[in-house]
Amino acid sequence: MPSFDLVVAAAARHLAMRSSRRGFLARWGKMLAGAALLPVLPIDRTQANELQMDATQCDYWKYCSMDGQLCSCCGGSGSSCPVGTEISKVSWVGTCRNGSDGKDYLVSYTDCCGRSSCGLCDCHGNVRERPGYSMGVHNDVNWCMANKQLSYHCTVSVIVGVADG
Ligand code: ABN
Repeated sequence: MPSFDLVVAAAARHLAMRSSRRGFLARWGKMLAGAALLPVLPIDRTQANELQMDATQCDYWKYCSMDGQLCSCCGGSGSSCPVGTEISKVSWVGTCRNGSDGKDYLVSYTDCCGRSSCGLCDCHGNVRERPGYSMGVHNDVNWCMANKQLSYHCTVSVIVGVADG
């Protein structure tokens, strides 16, 4: 039975016969060049940035025209009303810039109604907000007044499209 040393020596000889030093160096060269280039390759990080955003923080870019309490802090989510509340029949809109891709997005905000004010995560972005004469961009009012259940609980927001230009 061949000793371990003999087996390893035979394997090394076999490997040496089948591979050249030049080929080995070329392969290593390619690998090193590839590894050095990796950090400079363009990578789309917008999805990752979006996932890192905290829907319970007022500085989330899509809350730029928010006025009210985030439903994501009140038992709902950024875009759905908490159980026991209903969505208002009226919304307002804002145009918010997403810092990760530099684009402006149209965001729609809607109050959730039917329970007393949630009292948490009160956010006032108010970017491009206008008084009641421009109802579609007026946020400083209880839009639950359009519903049967008048009491305001919190506000949800949905990105509805990317702005032109
Ligand atoms: N649209 C949010 C809101 C609700 C009640 C009072 C002021 C603002």
